[in-house]
Amino acid sequence: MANLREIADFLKAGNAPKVKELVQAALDEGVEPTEILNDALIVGMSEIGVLFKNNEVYVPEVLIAARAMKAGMEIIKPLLVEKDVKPIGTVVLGTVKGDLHDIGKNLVGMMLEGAGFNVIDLGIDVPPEKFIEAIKENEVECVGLSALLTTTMPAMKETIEAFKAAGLRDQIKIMVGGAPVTQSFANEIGADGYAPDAASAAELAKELVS
Ligand code: B1M
Repeated sequence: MANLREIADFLKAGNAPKVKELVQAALDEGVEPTEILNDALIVGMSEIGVLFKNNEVYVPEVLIAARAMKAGMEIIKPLLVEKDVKPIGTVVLGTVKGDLHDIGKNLVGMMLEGAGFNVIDLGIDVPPEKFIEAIKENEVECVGLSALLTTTMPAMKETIEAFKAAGLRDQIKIMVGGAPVTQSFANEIGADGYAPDAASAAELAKELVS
């Protein structure tokens, strides 16, 4: 009998081979891919996100859990696409121009994927033009900007100004984050939201696109 709770627990423990094996076994038993996604993979990833937020687990555990999530996703993704299950929205994500830090941004991306978003990750040192290109080429609901340096925080403002100049500001929600970023800075630069950590970022993105 497929045990979705067991898949969520192995995901939280970061056991990718076991997640893969159990996801495949559940599919073989006829469990719907959406059920595996919502009731096993997303549950496990959300739970690790809460533990991370409460400092009960740390970055390595989250990265290993995220890898286990990816292993499970690899199996069901083609089936979800076949079934035409729509993601809850698309988020373009990147670390702003001049900034090379990506560990936190990657965690945010994984939590967003775990929450059911399609994530277009533009990587690090992303100039405003690259964000603009991605918004124009895709159906994007939300843009996530990450910065870890006080010296690159102004690039967040410049990026938002560039969206305005390109006439794109009103069609997207913008969330910002990264260690030196605060809610008041987010307000000051005209972002729609600020999240202090990866789990909150996924919650915020859901709110912003709902
Ligand atoms: Co750099 N670095 N670094 N660094 N680095 C910091 C950020 C620093 C605080 C270290 C220090 O001096 N104490 C300092 C910044 C000081 C400041 O500006 N106030 C600093 C500096 C100065 C530098 C260099 C300038 C050093 C130099 O060359 N002299 C240089 C700059 C390079 C550049 O970017 N142009 C530099 C380089 C590097 C490495 C390349 C060596 C490496 C980055 C590797 C990589 O990312 N692949 C590195 C690292 C690892 C760090 C520290 C040690 C760790 C950062 C990290 O990954 N934290 C960092 C010191 C520290 O933070 N203790 C430091 C773990 C990560 C999970 O947390 O990224 O905060 P964080 O992400 C969190 C939240 O912030 C939030 O969610 C994440 C998960 O909860 N979050 C978002 C992040 N993005 C979000 C987006 C959102 C929402 C939430 O919405 C879109």
